Amino acid sequence: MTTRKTRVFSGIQPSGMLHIGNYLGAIQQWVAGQGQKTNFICIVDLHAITVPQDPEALRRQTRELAALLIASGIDPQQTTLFVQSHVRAHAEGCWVLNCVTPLGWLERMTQYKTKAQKQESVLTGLLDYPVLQAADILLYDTDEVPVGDDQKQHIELARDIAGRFNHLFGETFVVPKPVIRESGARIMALNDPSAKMSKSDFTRGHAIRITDTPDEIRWVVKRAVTDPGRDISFSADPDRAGVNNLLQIYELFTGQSRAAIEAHFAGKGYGALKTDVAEAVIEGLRPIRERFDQLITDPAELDRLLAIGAEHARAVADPKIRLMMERVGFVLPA
Ligand code: ATP
Ligand code: LTN
Repeated sequence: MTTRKTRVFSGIQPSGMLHIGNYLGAIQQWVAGQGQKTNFICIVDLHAITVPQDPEALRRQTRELAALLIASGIDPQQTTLFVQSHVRAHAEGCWVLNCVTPLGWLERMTQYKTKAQKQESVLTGLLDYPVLQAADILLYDTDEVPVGDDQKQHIELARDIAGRFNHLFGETFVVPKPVIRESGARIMALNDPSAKMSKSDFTRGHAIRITDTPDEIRWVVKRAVTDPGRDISFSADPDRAGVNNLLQIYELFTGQSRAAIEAHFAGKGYGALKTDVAEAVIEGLRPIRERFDQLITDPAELDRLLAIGAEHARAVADPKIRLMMERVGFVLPA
């Protein structure tokens, strides 16, 4: 029996410059899994327009994201890297899945509730967001979906939708599993360790963007909120979330063990912690920034790579959307 390589699919929105939470929570995992598994990484522009976007900014951010992903180690030879709107099956699959998804399942989604609160007028697409995400995942017979902790509920929903479709129309989809790493799954805001670091929060001091200059990184880390204690150790105590967050960032950028890190900081103060964290981040991001600066100067080359990615993606997604259409009773185009 030939065993199929594990299929991995993940998506990321071109909604602004990436921060170290995206890098540590998601991208690092995607890079690590390349080669042994069949990887699909999708730049989800259809998802981005579920909240208002400036058209020119969206186009620029889509290419910037492609450049940043490649600069971070996503190798277009090993990973199918593509733009969601280039593969029609995503929108079509979303429509078909909409028609097996009860509204109540969507109204329960916490990301929808949080994002809806921030909008003056909530668009239909925002409620439908997780169904489009389910289409993304299910079109590729995905086994594993590596994401940050905030996406867990959406992957559970994709599992439920797959199960329901399979039940109604016969075995059609692989039921996917979320893969969430233990450390880095939830990098917190530096100015507020009780909130997730987020692309769409532009307050200075909230996040470290992958393209920030060394001076900016030092500025942000120096002002990071810690706590009144003195102890520098990993901890799940919410009152010590600030220090724990800095330690996790240090851990993931240096690759050192937690014991070695705690020994390194024993007897030192928060000032020393912040200096070392800032330098570890600067060094970790330096090669990424340098490659990004090069790649972004050649948009035609980026577009060429994305066109190849889209072609590979279509080769998998197109037969699947045909199968879905056949299963629900459409007459397939001859
Ligand atoms: P937005 O603020 O626009 O919703 P975001 O920062 O949440 O954006 P996404 O594009 O939604 O970023 O997420 C890309 C990937 O990064 C997802 O896998 C998500 O789980 C992960 N991710 C996002 N924020 C964090 C974080 N603070 N810590 C760890 N992983 C994160
Ligand atoms: N909703 C995700 C992005 C996303 C995604 C996907 C992740 C869209 N489609 C499919 C995994 C699999 C987010 O906001 N991070």
